[in-house]
Formats: sequence, C-alpha cells, structure tokens
Amino acid sequence: MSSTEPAREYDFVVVSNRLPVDRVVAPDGTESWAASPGGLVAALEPVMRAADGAWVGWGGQPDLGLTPFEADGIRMIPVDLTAVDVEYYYEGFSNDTLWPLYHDVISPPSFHREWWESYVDVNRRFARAAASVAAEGATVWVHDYQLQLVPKMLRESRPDLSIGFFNHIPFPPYGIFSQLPWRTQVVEGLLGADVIGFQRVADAGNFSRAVRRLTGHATKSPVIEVAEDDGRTRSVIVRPFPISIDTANFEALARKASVQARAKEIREGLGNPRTIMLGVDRLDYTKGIGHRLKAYGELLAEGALKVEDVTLVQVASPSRERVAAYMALRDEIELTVGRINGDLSTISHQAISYHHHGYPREEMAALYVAADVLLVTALRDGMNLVAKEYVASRFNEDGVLVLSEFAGASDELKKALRINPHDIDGLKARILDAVNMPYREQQSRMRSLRKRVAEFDVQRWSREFLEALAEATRTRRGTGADV
Ligand code: GDG
Repeated sequence: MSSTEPAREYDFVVVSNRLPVDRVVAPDGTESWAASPGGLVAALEPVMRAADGAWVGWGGQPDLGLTPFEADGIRMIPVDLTAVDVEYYYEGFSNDTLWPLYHDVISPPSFHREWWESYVDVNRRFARAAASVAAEGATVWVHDYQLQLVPKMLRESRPDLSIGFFNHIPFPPYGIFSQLPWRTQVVEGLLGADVIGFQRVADAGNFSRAVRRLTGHATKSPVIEVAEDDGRTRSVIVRPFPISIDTANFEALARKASVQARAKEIREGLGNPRTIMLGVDRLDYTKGIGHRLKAYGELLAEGALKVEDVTLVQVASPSRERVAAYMALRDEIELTVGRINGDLSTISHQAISYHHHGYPREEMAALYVAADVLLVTALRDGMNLVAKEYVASRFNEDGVLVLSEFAGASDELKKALRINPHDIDGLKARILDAVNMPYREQQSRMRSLRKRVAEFDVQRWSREFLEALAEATRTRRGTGADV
C-alpha cells in the first residue's frame, strides 16, 4: 500500500476542526508544516506516540487537496474544505451560529438553513475520514463545537469504536440553546459518544437538562441512558473535565534567560511604569475587552490611576476577520483605544499599548513575566488558558490575577480577584485592589493559584478523560449493548 493511502490501522484517533500544524509557504514557493503551539498537541503528544495515533482535521485553507502526511512525528489525515464549506460550515454555522449561541448570545446568532446543511455535510466527511483510519476497537477523541454530529455518525458506521467528545466552549442554558432550530439533532449527535466532557459542572448540567427536554432519555448524573432504536439502552457519561496547560513547559519558558531579559526590555520600553497591566485575548466579543477598557479609562479620567504610574498592554490577536461581528468589534475596540490614548496619554507615557498581532510564544511568556496584573474580563469563556499561563509564568510568586467569574477558570482559581465584568464599578474597585495589593498578599494568593495549576495540568486532563473513556467503553462492551 502506498504511504499516502489511509488504512484502518490507528488505535488512537483525534478529530478536531484544525490539524495541529500550520502550512508555511517559503518565498521560493516550497511548502512545509510548522507545529501550531496549541496546548492540545502538548496534551495528546505522549498518547499519540504511545498508541500509534493519527490526527484528522482541516489544513486551514480551502481546496488544498492534501493526502495524508507526517508532520512533527504525527500522522495527519487532512479533510479538504472548499471555499463554500469554509464560508458556510466554518465562518457561518460554527462561528456565527454556534459560537454566539453558546456564549450567552452576547452577539446575535444567525440561523441559515444552507449553513446547517453544510455543517451536516462537513461533519459527515470528518466522521468518514476518522472511520477510514481507525483500527478495530480504536479510541476516537472528537473535539469541539464544530464537530458535534461526528460522534453519532461514527457510532452508526463503526459501533466497535470507543468514542469521546470534549467541548472546549460553554454549553448554554436550555432557554438559549432551545433557539437553535436543529437543537435535537445536535444533542443526538453528541449522544453518539461514550463520554462527553465539558469545561464546567454548569456546562454538563446544561447539557443534561437539554437532553431531558428534547429526548425521552433518563439522566442521573453523570450517566445518561440512551434508549436505542432496537430497545436496548446505552450509557453515556457526561462530566466536567476542566482543561489546563502544559504548566512545567510554560514555567520553563518563563524562566529562560532570554525571556527574563525581554521582560525587562518591555518594562523599560514602556517607560518603567510602577504597574504594568496586561490583557491577552483573541479579538473576540466574548472576551470583554470593551468592559476592561471602560473601567480602565474611567480610573484614569478620574485620577484614581495615573498614566505615569500605570500602563495597560493589550494584545488582541487577529481572529475570524471575515465574520461581520468581528469586523465591527475591531472598529469599536480600536476607536475606544484611540480615544483613551488621545485623551489621557502624555508624550512620554501611553495609557494603552495596543497590539493587533499574534506573537511568538516566547514574547507571550515575556509579557506574562513583565506584567504585574493580568486582566481577564471575559463575558463568557469555556476555560481561559491565558489566566493559567500567567499563573504558570509567575515563578517569583508575585503578580495579581483579576479573573471574571464567567470564565471556566474561576471554578478552579479561587484566589484570583474575581470580578463580574458587567459591574463596571466593581471591576474598577478590583483593579485598584490589584494595583495596590501588598506583596505578602500577592504571594499568598499566587502560591495557591500556582499549586492548582501545577497539580492540574493538561497531561492530567487528557489522562483523566481517556481513563474515563476507557472505563465507560469497558462497561458498555461488558454489558454487550453493542459491538
Ligand atoms: C477556546 C475557548 C478554552 C493568544 N494570542 C496569542 C497566543 N494566544 C494563545 C494564548 C492561549 C490561547 O491562545 C488562547 O486560549 P484561551 O483559552 O484563552 O481562549 P480561546 O482561544 O477562546 O480558546 C477557551 C480553550 O479553547 C481551550 O479549551 O480555554 O475558553 O474559548 O494559549 O496564549 N499565542 C501566541 N501568540 C499570540 O499572539 N503564541
């Protein structure tokens, strides 16, 4: 068999919208693939190597016409998307229907039947690709909201597989979820899995309530008894598995001499302010960047903070730039930044150092090391890894994390200064608390935060998910429900 033809030979298959590599075209036209720095690869790499794994996903550009290839030591199984698929399935249904719907309708979701049809079609192609490479009895781990129909499609074609699903974003309360015209199909799609993982207890609860309302299945946390057409029942485990980061790796990066030196340089470049505050977000309406700027701008305008003492560095990495809501958000944020800087900066001190860029990981680590305060003001966020990365970088045990209670991370990071971003006065008060927090208190809080992030890292997350999946599959096979 030629090396490019897929075969049913992989015992562990990951399925996610994007492959964990980015296509790089050199000036001379030669193509290569560079590892994308996501935490998911770090988490799954050991499992991939130990279990002879393959990764099914999209290459990131339309009509690439790729065949399976090896990159970064991982077997990649590309799913090709046309320009129309990208527009309907990805930018449309995934990013302009599901994303706003699952994040509390912060931006109004659009419902289009052509987008849904494309979503079904693309999910089917992902399921086929996974089914074509998975060995008999293999474990298939499907990721995220773009692929919610894949578990059921896979179970129908390959009942021998052990199927896990993890949702990286929130699952909304039923009152919101029920707006989705295809709500029943989505719930049934997910129930094809043996284990469905969510970030928070509340997400798992919302999903179970949706199951109760939309299907006749009995739910008794953490088990949903799915009544199959043939009269038998199949147990599906629904549980929170809060995702994390590669903590040791992040701390090692922060400790590097080059990163330390760069952090000093950043502080000097900003005019040596007493306090550097930092925000790091994809430029997304869920992240509450506008609320953060409002609170900060008011504190400066009222004189509670002074530009000579404080600078806010805001990294807003470019995201989904072809979706209208993101274009409007960019205009709105950049107008606000321009106004605050215009009104309040001086020649030598800038109120906000704003960057619409993606940076290398080392630069991100240097920013975390330089920052005295990190502001996470998400209006809704599955987890928020930035909060955990900041904590991992603070090996001196100082620094203050201001964290929205609407980010999944707030369930775990209890010693952060927790805020409700809608309460601008409350947010302002917590920002002042952060700026003025005595060193001792910073240390005692940061120590506790660091303990949590050290113990619950991304390796543990993937191990716990896969153990739960193995256990659920053993039970199902033992009861002979299928296979
Ligand atoms: C989704 C959920 C959930 C950002 N800018 C740059 C850069 N980043 C990195 C950060 C962090 C990651 O991107 C962002 O992760 P978050 O968790 O903060 O947010 P989402 O992108 O919305 O992720 C979220 C996550 O999935 C995992 O389940 O936590 O709730 O929405 O790692 O550092 N990295 C580099 N340059 C940048 O400019 N190198």
